[in-house]
Amino acid sequence: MSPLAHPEHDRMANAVRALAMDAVEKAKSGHPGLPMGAADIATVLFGRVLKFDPADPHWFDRDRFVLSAGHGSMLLYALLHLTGFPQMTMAEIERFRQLGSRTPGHPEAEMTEGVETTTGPLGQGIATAVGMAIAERHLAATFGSDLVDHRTYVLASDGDLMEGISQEAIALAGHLKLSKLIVLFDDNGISIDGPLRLADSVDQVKRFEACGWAACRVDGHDPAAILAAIEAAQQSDRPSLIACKTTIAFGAPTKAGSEKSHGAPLGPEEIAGARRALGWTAPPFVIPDDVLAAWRAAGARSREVRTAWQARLAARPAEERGEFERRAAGLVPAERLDAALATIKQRLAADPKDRATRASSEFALETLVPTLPELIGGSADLTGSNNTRPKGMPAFSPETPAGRFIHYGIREHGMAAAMNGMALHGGVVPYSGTFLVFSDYCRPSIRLAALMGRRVVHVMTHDSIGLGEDGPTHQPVEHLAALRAIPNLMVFRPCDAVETAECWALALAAAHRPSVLALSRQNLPQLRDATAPGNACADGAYELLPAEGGDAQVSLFASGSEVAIAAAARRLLAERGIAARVVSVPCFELFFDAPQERRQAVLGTAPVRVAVEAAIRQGWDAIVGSDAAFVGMTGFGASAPAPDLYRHFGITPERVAEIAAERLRQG
Ligand SMILES: Cc1ncc(C[n+]2csc(CCOP(=O)(O)OP(=O)(O)O)c2C)c(N)n1
Repeated sequence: MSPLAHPEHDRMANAVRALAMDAVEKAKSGHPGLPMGAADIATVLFGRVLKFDPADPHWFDRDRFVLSAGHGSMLLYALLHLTGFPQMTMAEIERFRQLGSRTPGHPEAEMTEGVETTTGPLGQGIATAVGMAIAERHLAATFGSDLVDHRTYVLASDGDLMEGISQEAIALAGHLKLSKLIVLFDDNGISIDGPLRLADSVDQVKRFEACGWAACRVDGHDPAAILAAIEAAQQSDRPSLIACKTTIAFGAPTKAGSEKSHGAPLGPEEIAGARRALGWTAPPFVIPDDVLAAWRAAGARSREVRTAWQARLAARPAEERGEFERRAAGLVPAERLDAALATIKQRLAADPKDRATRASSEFALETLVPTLPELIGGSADLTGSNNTRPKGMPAFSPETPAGRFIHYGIREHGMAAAMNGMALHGGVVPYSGTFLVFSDYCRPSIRLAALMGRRVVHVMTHDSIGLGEDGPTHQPVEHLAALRAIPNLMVFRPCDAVETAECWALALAAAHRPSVLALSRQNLPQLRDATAPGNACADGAYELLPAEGGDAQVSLFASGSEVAIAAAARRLLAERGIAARVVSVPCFELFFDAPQERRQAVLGTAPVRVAVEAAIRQGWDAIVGSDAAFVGMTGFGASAPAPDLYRHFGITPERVAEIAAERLRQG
């Protein structure tokens, strides 16, 4: 590869700059500084290096490009337009940041072909890219490098590298020796408040080196130097950082190098000055033919590589090819899931006993992991507590990339973002574990998974005061409510081993939704008959135990570990001659999605409703109504054995029965 002669490079890069400043100007909002400053880096990458084909944006073996600094979205949109992605017309560029356009303020993966992940919250992109690189490495080891052999490139800004999540990501990538991960750092020394020295004095090259990366510095406006650095990075046995010294808003006469260009339109005068300085004479939204031709040629560079790849795939034996294509498409066949669920239930029927739902989850995984080779498990250093590693599941490491269990270390946020990257990459379905209370440490990434509609499964154990002696720092109280507040996220809280298996099946079947499985540390009785077919959890809630001896006077609603408490309360009420039914509510979101008649039937007509959950009430009113009674938590937990805590906080069958009876008396 030889560097382009500068004049052609400059005109190509200036096309990016012009589109960025003109689109931001027209939208009257946006971020021109980064696209103008990073245009040279992007032109080398997209013009000379990146393996992609706009004619097939989803080609599996394409290089992935992550614009971690999502505020610089116009950089990406300009590149997609110039290289010829069919969706990214000039009309879309002109509709930057407008309702319904493919050019939203920050790149959104589900919105725009060529956008590999949604970015905007700084640090997420680089951490997501680590997951993409893990998926690539694993799939290359699984299917062979003639089918899977691509790199992951990231453009990261000062803000990305200041965010804490970047440290988790960098350390993990260095440890795993993800040599096909290359981060181009837009080292412009400017953030919103002004020069970086106001808030930061990290030597990023030293920092990355300390994490096991290859790292170097280049002039980010010298295309030959950028290309040489990328080529060197491609040869490295470690992930690489290329710190590219750039000037924000390169070309703008008074705002270049200043925070004034970061996040506001430059204004007509400044734009006119930039056009003069850059020698760009074309009017807004017009790309001269020669420049467009050069860009389109760049976009077509990898076409033959892609057709050769397709031929290699076609030459594979039918079964291998079918499996590769199934996994690449993210198809988890319903028959396979149904069969796995039936197997798990048979095993449970043969071995019914009290189990913590975290152990029930492991029990389910013992069948699911061999059945679904795309499952990649993990834990943030709580493997033995989360029960996410069934026996015999080999670890993923630089030496054993075909391994399927990732030791993420104590890096919950990095883990959750990496899981997003794996799901976005495709070919794998990630699940992993931590304590439910630390969902807070994962939350920004879980939110993005929900926004992007990606199947990631978070096993979150130790889901209430039931964890006992570790005390209130470890006892989630508001976390279920907080997670249920995230749109499109399914929060499962199964009550026993059968429900746990059913919830796993539902989580894996949902190709476009992330899930959290909130699981108990403490043992729970098996309440369900394991021989019953179907999936009772599919509607999110169902009548587990009917009223006996007449119409129900009381409906008891509960989730997870409190379902057994509700069941015991039902017996106590029966002793008092009060007919009560128990409704298990393993998943609010699926219940809200269920048809109206089914929801009505589940809610029933009993005059008294009581909900029981060892957490705050928030959210329950939408199911049981604000007039219902609630038995749960109103503040933080405490450090003590779990049975003592349940008694202390009054979450007992006796209290539930008493409250229900009292309500009934009051009429
Ligand atoms: C997690 C997060 N915090 C804050 C912001 C708001 N924000 C957007 S860009 C930015 C910093 C800009 O500095 P830099 O990353 O160097 O980008 P540049 O100025 O070079 O465009 C901030 C604080 C954000 N997008 N994400």
